Amino acid sequence: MSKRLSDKTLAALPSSVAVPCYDRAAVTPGIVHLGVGAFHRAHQAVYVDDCLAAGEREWGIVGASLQSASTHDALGPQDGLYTLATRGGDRETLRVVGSIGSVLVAPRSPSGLLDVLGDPRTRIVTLTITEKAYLRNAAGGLDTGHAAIVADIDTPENPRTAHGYLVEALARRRAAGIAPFTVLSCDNLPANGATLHRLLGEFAALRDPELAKHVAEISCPSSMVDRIVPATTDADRARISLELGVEDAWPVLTEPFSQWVIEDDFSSGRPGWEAFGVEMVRDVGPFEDMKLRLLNGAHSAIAYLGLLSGHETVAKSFGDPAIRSFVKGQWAEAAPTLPTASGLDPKRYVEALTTRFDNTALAHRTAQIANDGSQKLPQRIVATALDRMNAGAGADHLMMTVAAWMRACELRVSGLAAQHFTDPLDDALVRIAKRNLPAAEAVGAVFDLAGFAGASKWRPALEALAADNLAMLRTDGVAAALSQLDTGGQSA
Ligand code: CS2
Repeated sequence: MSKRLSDKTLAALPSSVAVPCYDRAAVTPGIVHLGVGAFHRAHQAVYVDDCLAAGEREWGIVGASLQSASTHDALGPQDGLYTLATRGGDRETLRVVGSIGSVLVAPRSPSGLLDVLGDPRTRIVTLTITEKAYLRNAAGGLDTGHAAIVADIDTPENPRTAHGYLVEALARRRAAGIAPFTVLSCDNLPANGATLHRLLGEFAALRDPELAKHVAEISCPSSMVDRIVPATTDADRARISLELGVEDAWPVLTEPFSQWVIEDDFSSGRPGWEAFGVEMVRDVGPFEDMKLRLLNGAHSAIAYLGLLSGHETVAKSFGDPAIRSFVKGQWAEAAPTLPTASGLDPKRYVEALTTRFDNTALAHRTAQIANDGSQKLPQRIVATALDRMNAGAGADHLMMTVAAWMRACELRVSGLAAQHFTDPLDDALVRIAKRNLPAAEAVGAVFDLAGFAGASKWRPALEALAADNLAMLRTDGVAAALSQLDTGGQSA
């Protein structure tokens, strides 16, 4: 297929495919998004597309990749257009999204991205850069010794981290008398806005105390984002291109469900997102906790136990009765740790999750979710376990998920293919795995490395639970290990 999806070919698409019904040329850029991957394109860019279709003009998106050029190379020849395929049951609906006007590759032209960030029309900067790119130390502050942070302090005009770009752009805007943009984190971290604000403040303080004061005053609302977005496969590309009649080099796939909850604190305006289902709230905390602990925590359990059992997708892993029953047990441990005053309903939430995880139309790979466990488990699993211990309750299931992560890391060295998943701490994780330590020592070494449970008094107890579970996984395998867990909590 030689023709590409583009502004020129839009009119020729079949009528079953929804297309932007607004004049894209009249849209001006108002949002810069750092980390323009599949998640952003299946979530935030769609809400913005809705606003543009409703007549807003000032909120076009400039996407930026901080590392790879792949999104730019796919979307550049397509005028930023791509297809969103929503799959549920036996239905797939296609929609071409038009909100991304251009895509920049930061390492190719740091000054190009700094120029766009400094443009007075840029009033919001959003981020999906993944947990590891926040560059936090074990105490949650900025990892000031990280080579990229050191380099960005040394040469502010040539940044490589999100911190470097944002702070340099804020400094330039301040010098030019341009109001700061609002910074909106859309990553799966608790209090993601406050966390990023703190990190940016610490970064700015390394440069100049006055700049740090300025950064302290910008708006950094927290938000909770939710939509399941499996990585696109070549088969998806081929199927969707055939349906379109023109080639789309990088369509994105997702589920019917979508949720975005945002703290309404935007210093320089924002799109009217609430008209399209976005919940604008004062405090996003309870929504974030519920999502991280119930959805993402279960996802990690399904991913590691699934990988260990040879299940390639979430639907297959969750369809395994032993794993399904385990996940229910983990939910029963996590649900009581959630705030009760918020009006949210964990019971209904897990019912909806059950349907979402059972969606066989999405081949959401367990290996995809397994990436970066050291960065994900603290807020998905360990924080929940610490709350359980403080309440005098058990955390056996939660520590089984930690043990399953460790076992999957160990098996990458021998059994599982090394490329199954990766982690920023891989060098050290592989070294530990190669030492073939007894379970208790291996758990101690990994807790030290990843900073799990920090200086908490509960750390020895959690390590003991994880070590028992790891020993069972090592000797008996998943099915036997799960069958030995106390399932009493499931009815809780
Ligand atoms: C997943 C998330 O890969 C992962 O770690 O748990 O990306 C998950 O699919 C999203 O947070 C759903 O909103």
